[in-house]
Amino acid sequence: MVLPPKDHPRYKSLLAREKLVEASDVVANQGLIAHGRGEAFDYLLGEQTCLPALSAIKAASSAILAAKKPVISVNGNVVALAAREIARLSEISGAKVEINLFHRTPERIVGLTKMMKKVGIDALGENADDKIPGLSSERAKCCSDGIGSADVVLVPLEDGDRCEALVKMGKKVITIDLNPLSRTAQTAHITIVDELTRCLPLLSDFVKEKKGVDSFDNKQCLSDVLNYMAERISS
Ligand code: PTJ
Repeated sequence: MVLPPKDHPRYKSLLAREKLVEASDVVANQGLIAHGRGEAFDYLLGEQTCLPALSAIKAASSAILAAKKPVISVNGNVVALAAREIARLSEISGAKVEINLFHRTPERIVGLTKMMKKVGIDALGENADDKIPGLSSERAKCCSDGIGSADVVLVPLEDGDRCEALVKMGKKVITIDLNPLSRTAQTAHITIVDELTRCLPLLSDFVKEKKGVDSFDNKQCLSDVLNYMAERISS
């Protein structure tokens, strides 16, 4: 990996790009496009966690703390960028980690399983024995002791169809998505509009401290994020 100089003003952003390129055997090519879109929205947020995102993170903490069977669903981008942060959240919350891919290949599943193993997590995903109803493609494949039977699913960088299908299954869906206008953002019960590696440590801290919120309105939260972005643009 070619590390960017630490004093570069865009160090974190360049490092994230390097991580994704470095993991090109397990990150889908389409994942690079998804990342670029995320970067553009992060500019509008000023590359910081805004207050509405913080309230969504607290709501996510409450949901995870109240869950009987929480599961963290990870894809190529999530593992390449945040394997350690996912491992910490899994350890603190007791949530299982399942690899669930849009562009599923056996090679990618094996590679991503190894990457999670390196950070101490035995991820589910290889032996997918269950299906998410309503999805015709490979992305329907899931594990019965993971996503299949979960009551709360955290699905960062999710695709809109699968998010909708999980909601229809009756699961509480938490997503992390820098685009507040995406179908996923609009469909999930709790949408954290923040950068993955920036919000995961905050979420883990809240879960560890058993902190959350009593009530949360996702539509209001998304509207607050859009207003925040609009104010930044107009000022
Ligand atoms: O690994 P696979 O095969 O499961 O494929 C993963 C991708 C990401 C390619 C797939 O899920 C996909 O196509 O996703 P979308 O529909 O492009 O949605 C990804 C969303 O995540 C977009 O709305 C981006 O703005 C957002 N996003 C990208 N990078 C980040 C992000 N949100 C938070 N943090 C990021 N680092």
